[in-house]
Amino acid sequence: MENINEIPRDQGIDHSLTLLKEGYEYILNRRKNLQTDIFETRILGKKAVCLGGKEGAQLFYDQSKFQRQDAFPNRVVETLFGKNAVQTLDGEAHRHRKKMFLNVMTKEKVDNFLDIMKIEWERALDEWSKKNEIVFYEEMKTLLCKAAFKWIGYPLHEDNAETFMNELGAMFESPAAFGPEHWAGRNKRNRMEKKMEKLVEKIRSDEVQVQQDSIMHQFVFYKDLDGNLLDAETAAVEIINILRPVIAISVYINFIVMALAQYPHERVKLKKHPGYAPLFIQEVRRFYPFFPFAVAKAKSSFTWNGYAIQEGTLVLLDIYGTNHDPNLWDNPDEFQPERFANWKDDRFSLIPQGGGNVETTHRCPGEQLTIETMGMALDYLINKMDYEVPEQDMYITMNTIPSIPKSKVILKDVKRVR
Ligand code: HEM
Ligand code: MYR
Repeated sequence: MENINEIPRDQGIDHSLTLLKEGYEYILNRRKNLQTDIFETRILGKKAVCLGGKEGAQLFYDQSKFQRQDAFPNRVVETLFGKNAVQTLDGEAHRHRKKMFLNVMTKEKVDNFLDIMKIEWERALDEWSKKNEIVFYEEMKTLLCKAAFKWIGYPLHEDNAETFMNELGAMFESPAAFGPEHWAGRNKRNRMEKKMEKLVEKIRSDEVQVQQDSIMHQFVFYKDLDGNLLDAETAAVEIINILRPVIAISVYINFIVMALAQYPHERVKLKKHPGYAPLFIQEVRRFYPFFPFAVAKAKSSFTWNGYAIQEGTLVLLDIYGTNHDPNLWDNPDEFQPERFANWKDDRFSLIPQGGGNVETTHRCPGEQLTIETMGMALDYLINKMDYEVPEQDMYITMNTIPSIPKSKVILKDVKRVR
């Protein structure tokens, strides 16, 4: 019989405050101190097991062992995901709903998004050239918001872009916030869901027409496993589930500007060798903190590497810490795109957008679109525009989730390179 070991424990009553204080580094700090890829803690009054590293990720994405139903804190559902979203489903219902997303992530549709983005970048560059300085993060969110609505086949009226951008942005800016900022996030989700729900109903009753082959049409008329249309609220939640994360790519585009400012020699390499850009993008996704951890719940009791995990235990997968795991990455805290030159993807070591098989696990369906959108942003920032980065507080702190720099990235004297 296998020996059962006690899971190492982060001593103390409740670690919600420490989690807030250490933010992205909370799990990795404990994994290093306790020298383990598994430890137990208490968060928000509940026992939770934290996992990290390649083997930890492999376990976490074993769909036979974990469920997402009832796993997420309410504050995350009420802001980031929405009720009955694909993130909260399990088993066959999950795989079926996941197809709705994967069906629209074809090469053709991703290329179409990039074509739309190019037009938006060109327009924005003209506007920015007329201004002394811009708040790049806000500009990028608006640009991505307009492109996202066009992409799904429901172009926004120019006057509405700002409001929609604000509501969708708050959904990923507010899940870990406290007080008024968090509550504003909930209100903004409610408002956006209501508008989207009405729109779904109008499209279904033909009061509003969208193209048959549009993403909007595919989502509005998608049938669940039982052959029924999704209820209008759930359809709205899932349409938001494709719009919101597109706007969240602005956070990664911030990181590109930050990396170029912090590591000026990278700019030289990018200019010289076009083949270097994909390595740079992967390193930005690995290096900078965005999604801190993924969450699931043990479906039944089992043992792993001699540790007993009880049914119903909340499990956190250390996303940031696995991307910075010294067993997987040499000098993990150094920004070195070259590490990706001969890198072999094993689906569980580089996990900024989740791990495992995208069709069967909860891994992000938007990874390719994210990477290509970042690639286009990098090309603009390196080859198509000149700009100054004035003195500003562009640092990110490890305990602000998500990590948006205080200054929101101010750029000065933006000009088109001819
Ligand atoms: C899931 C990160 C962009 C749509 C996820 C997960 C992460 C993630 C960590 C969950 C993994 C898990 O729970 O195990 C990100 C980051 C992005 C991004 C950092 C950068 C902005 C996108 C884009 C889209 C998208 C552009 C769609 C256009 C989704 C959806 C899920 C998901 C629908 C839920 C999948 C499921 O539950 O099966 N993403 N993502 N994401 N992402 Fe993304
Ligand atoms: C998306 O909008 O789906 C993509 C990026 C969201 C990043 C949000 C970062 C904050 C998450 C906090 C807690 C997550 C616990 C599951």
